[in-house]
Amino acid sequence: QHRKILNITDELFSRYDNSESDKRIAIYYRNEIWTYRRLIDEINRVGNTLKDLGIEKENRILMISYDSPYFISTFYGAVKIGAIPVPVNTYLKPEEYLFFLEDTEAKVLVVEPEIWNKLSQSIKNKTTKLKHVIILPGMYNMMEKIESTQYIPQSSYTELVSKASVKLEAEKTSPNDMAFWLYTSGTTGHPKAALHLHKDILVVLNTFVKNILKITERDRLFSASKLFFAYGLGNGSYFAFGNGASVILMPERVEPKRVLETIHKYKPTIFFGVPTLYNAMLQVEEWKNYDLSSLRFCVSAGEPLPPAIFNRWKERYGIEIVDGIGSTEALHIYISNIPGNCKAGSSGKVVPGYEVKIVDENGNEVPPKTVGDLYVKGDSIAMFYWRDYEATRRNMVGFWFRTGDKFFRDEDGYYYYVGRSDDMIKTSGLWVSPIEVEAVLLSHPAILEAAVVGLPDEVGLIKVVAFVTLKQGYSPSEELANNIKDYLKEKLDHYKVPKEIRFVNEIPKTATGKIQRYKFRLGEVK
Ligand code: 3SK
Repeated sequence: QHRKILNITDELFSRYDNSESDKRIAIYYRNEIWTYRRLIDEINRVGNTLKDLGIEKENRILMISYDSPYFISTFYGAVKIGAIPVPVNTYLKPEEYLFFLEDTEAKVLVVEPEIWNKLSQSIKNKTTKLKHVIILPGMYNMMEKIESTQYIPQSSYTELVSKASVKLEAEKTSPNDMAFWLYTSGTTGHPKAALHLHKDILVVLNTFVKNILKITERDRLFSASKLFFAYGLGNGSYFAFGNGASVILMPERVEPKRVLETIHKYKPTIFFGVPTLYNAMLQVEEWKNYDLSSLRFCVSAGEPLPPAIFNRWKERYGIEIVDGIGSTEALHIYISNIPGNCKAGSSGKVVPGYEVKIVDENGNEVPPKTVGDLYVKGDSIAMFYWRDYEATRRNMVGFWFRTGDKFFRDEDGYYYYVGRSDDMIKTSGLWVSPIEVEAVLLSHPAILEAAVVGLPDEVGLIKVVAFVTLKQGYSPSEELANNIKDYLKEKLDHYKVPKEIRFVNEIPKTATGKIQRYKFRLGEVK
């Protein structure tokens, strides 16, 4: 019996490795245009460079990289030789990177120069398995001064990679060989690496991308969510490369005006964001200066999209935001709306190729309109969490993945998110979904962002409390708090109306835009 061979880089790139590859555009990056030819050559050079450094199959490569062609070449160069790229959040503190170095036992670190300058001292006396550090060209093409370290060999990406050959045969990996890891921070902090296989990308291409997005080679994709996040990795790389399309990469921090400028300048056909970003983009006063007419539609995930944001966006731009829900463990989206047929407030229907079920506390499926725990089944679900036996046993139940999200579905098969299982509030014996209350808060004219949690009152009973930030031109006052409460009373059942409205400067979120409600429960934000 022959062993099946699949290296996902062959699936993505070999069909474009031909005489046309000089003309087909893969990446728009600042003022550079990268053709498929240039990208494939760069991927091969990185693969050869890693091999020359002694990297073998399944060795981990920790990547701390902004969105750039070098992220793409490092990621797919490593995958091509059977090594395991592990991209992580670029906005962390040095100590947090130490955790990733220890947990992955990475042999090579590929890092942005400015991040390395902060990290190199912290690593100095620590035991890691690092053999080499590769410093990326950086946002300003090596304008940063690099601190040199004696204790570990370090090289510039540009010098090292430019010497390598552009000829590289892909490692003959199996569909079920590990391809890459992605850390999931969840909403409660502790990061766990979900192990993804070569076939997982192919599954997402054949399900969500083929059935919902229907990407063609004429598409140009722009994701504000970064490549280190499962959502951004698909949106900003393999969705396009699997279809001969192109991506726009923005290395800078996500700011609403910068995002509008990028859409105006590069004219994407599909834009990917998260609800808080759409909300912030809607607050930009000079929005009329930006032309968004190149967009076929927009996509949202990470948190449910409040109907108020969907409606305001549609009114302003005449285009839909296609809301869906996915997870790092499932690699991408498994419940989604359909472009042209979106239902505001719903996460949509099950993406063909996946199965979902909603169960009660005894594991029995619940009827429509009943809230329960959402499980999903599909071939892109991660094999397990690295070194987290208990979380693996708890969440990966046979072929099913326990998402940790509470959902209900209606009779027409539309799914509705009500909150993370650990964010649900029980007050006076009744369950309250923070998502439902937040959606109403967001429709109030003064409120910019909102987070709703359950906190104990003076006798220890749980009460609903809303934390809100205000739009420009509004300031906190008792009168405004009362006005907000009156507004909520008209729209919600009485037990769902927050007993208290607290004004804060910021709503804490994960790097991927999910509200960290636990920080309010722990009193970290008051
Ligand atoms: O959170 C989500 O909805 C999501 C979507 C796609 C890929 C990854 C994630 C976490």
